[in-house]
Amino acid sequence: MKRIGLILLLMLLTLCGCSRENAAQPAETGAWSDIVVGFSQLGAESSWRIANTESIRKAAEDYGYGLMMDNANQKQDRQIDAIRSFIAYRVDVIVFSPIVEGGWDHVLKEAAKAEIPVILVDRMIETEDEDLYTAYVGADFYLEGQKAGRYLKAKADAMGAEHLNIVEISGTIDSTPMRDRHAGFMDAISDDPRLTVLESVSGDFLRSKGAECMRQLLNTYDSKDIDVIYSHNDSMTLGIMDVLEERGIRPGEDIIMISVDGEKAAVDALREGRINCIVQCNPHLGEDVMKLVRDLKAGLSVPKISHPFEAVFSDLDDTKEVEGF
Ligand code: GYE
Repeated sequence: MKRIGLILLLMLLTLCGCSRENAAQPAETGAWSDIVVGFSQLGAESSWRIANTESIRKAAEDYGYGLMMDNANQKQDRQIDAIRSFIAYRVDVIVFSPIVEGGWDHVLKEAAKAEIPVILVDRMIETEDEDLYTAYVGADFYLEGQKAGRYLKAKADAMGAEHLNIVEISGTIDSTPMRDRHAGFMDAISDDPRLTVLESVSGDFLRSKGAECMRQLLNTYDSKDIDVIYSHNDSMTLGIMDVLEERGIRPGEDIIMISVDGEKAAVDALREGRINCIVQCNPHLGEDVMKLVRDLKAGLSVPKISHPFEAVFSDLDDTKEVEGF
C-alpha cells in the first residue's frame, strides 16, 4: 500500500517541481525499503553545499531510502513550504539545513503534530522548545572560529608581529556558521592586544559577494593597513583573492588569509602559499544522517548533537597530505 502511495507521491512531486531522488532500492542488497526522507537543502551557494547535497543523496541511496529533495535557493519561505509538503506527503523523517536560526517553531510544531521526527543537518535553529527537533548533525562552528583565532595568534608569534589589523568577511547573517565562527574567533583573540578587528562585513558565503566586499573594503582602507583577512568560507576567500590579485596585492604574503571549509581550489591555494590557513568544515554528513534515520525507525534512542571530526590546515604545518573536497 505504501509503495502505491510512493508512486503517486513521485508523480505529485514531479508536478510540483520537487524531485524524488532515488527509487528506494539499495545497490548492494537489492532489498526494498519503505522509508522516505524529505530533505530541504538551503541552496547551492558554495562547493561545500554541493558536496553536502551529494553526500546526502548518496547516503540515502546506499541505505535504500527514498529521498524527496528540494533546494530552497537561499529562501527561508521556500524551506518552510518544502517542510510543509513533506508533512503533507507523510514522509518518515524530515531532514533540513536551516538557512538562518530563527523562525522555524511554527512549521516544526506542525511536523511534531504529524509525529514526523526532524533532523537538523549542518546548521542549528533558535527555538524555545528543543524537543521540536530530534537530532542535529553538523560542525561545531564556535570551535571552528576559535581554531581560526588560535592559528592567528600562533602566526603572529611566528612572525614576531607587533600589531595586526584584521577584516572579517562573514557568512549569511543570522546563520549558525556566521554567528559562531565570529563569536569563537573574537573570544579566541580577545586576550591578545596585538590583534584588532577593523571591520566585519557579510559576503553571504558567495564568491561574487566576497569579491564585492573586498572591492568596497579597498575603497575604505589602504591595502597596507589590512594585515589579515578572516573569511568564513572558501568560496568568498577565492573571490577576495581574485580582487587582491587584480590589484597586484599578494594574498598569503602581503595579507594573511584565513579561510574555512577545505574545498579543492582552496587547498591548492594553501599549498601555493596564497592562503595561510584553512579551518576544515566537513560537508560529508550524509552517512551520519542516514544512520540516525535508520536508528529512529528502529525505535532506538539517538544522540541529540553529533559533530564530525574536523582539522586545521595551515602554513605552520605540513600540508602535503591534505585533501580537499
Ligand atoms: O561553510 C559554507 C556554506 O553551513 C557549514 O555554508 C555551512 C557553510 C559552509 O555555504 O561554505
